[in-house]
Amino acid sequence: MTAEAPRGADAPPELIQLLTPEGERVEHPDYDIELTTEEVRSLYRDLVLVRRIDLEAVALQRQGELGLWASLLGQEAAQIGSGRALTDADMAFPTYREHGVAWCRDVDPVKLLGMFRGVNHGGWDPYEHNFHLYTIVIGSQTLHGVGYAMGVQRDGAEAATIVYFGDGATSQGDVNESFIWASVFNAPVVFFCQNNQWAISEPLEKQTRIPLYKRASGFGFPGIRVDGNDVFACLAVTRKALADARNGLGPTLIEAFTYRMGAHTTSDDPTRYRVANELEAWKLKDPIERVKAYLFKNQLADQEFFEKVDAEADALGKDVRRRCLELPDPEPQAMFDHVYGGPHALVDEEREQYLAYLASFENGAETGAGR
Ligand SMILES: Cc1ncc(C[n+]2csc(CCOP(=O)(O)OP(=O)(O)O)c2C)c(N)n1
Ligand SMILES: [Mg+2]
Repeated sequence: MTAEAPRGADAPPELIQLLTPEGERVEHPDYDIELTTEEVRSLYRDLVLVRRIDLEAVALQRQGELGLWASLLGQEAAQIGSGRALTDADMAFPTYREHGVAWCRDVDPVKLLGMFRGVNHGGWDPYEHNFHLYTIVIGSQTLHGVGYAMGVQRDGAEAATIVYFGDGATSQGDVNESFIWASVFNAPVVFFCQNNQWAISEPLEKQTRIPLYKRASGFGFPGIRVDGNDVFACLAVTRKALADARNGLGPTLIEAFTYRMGAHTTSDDPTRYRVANELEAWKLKDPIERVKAYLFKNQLADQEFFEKVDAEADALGKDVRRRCLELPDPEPQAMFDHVYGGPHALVDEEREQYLAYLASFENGAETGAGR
């Protein structure tokens, strides 16, 4: 810390880590976890498969098949670790980047792609997967999640809710209000903040003068910082926070310290605002490489296993691509369907105008009705 550092910001924040970037296991008195070889292999497979889905989606967007895509590159461990900590009864509220959590909730990746292709409005039933629809309005899902958790609490059910959001979202009023409600009502909710260091082009320094996890204490609940590129640590820390929520101990803020290795979305060019060596430094902390190194070093998996996972990833990529391209285009007027819960005069008028405009092309004369 420099002499200009804000008061109180000089203590180095503790980062829960169970697996180093080199693939060495680290013990932790509070957050240790016993994983079988099968479980570690399975986590590795999840990480590789979701990265492959993401890569395919970026390629599809570049080829004009998706309108947009928000890549999860670099955040696989944060999402798989926390996602695999959930039980079936738990409920998750994602942002627009939680493709890894969607994978853990058994949401077909093609349904995610359908939304970014503009052919569905989310495409999955939130109750079927206990995975809410993607939320683009930054931070608003934290209020939805806390409200849901308070409902679960009033039902007397033993389930936890997890809400995902980013470092930039912590500056939103909604997020801070949701912290207050969760705290005051002791809601069974886990706030899972993926601090990927950037909010589009805004660096973390523009959001906070103290480590984000420390904000929780001001609201009256525990905050913890975990190595977001360590899938073991993310799993262990989230499991504990979810158990606390289910056991009536109230909310926890988890700050998963990670890095957005790709662009904010496919519409963004990060070379305009960040230096290349920052990315190079984070590549050394890659969430997949460290699990691979751990499996390899400890002879828990051989070359054949890694090749099999890669082949499965390639097959999955191809399958996702094929089914994405086969998604039927909706009828143009379908965009007016769910604007309101019931009929609405203005929407009806706009639909009529639009249909007349489309019909004008068939008649060979432009009526101008759509202008
Ligand atoms: C209320 C609101 N304001 C602004 C935006 C535009 N916007 C989209 S993503 C984003 C940055 C979010 O950053 P962060 O919370 O760190 O999440 P990340 O994208 O890094 O995962 C902004 C400002 C929005 N979608 N909603
Ligand atoms: Mg961010």
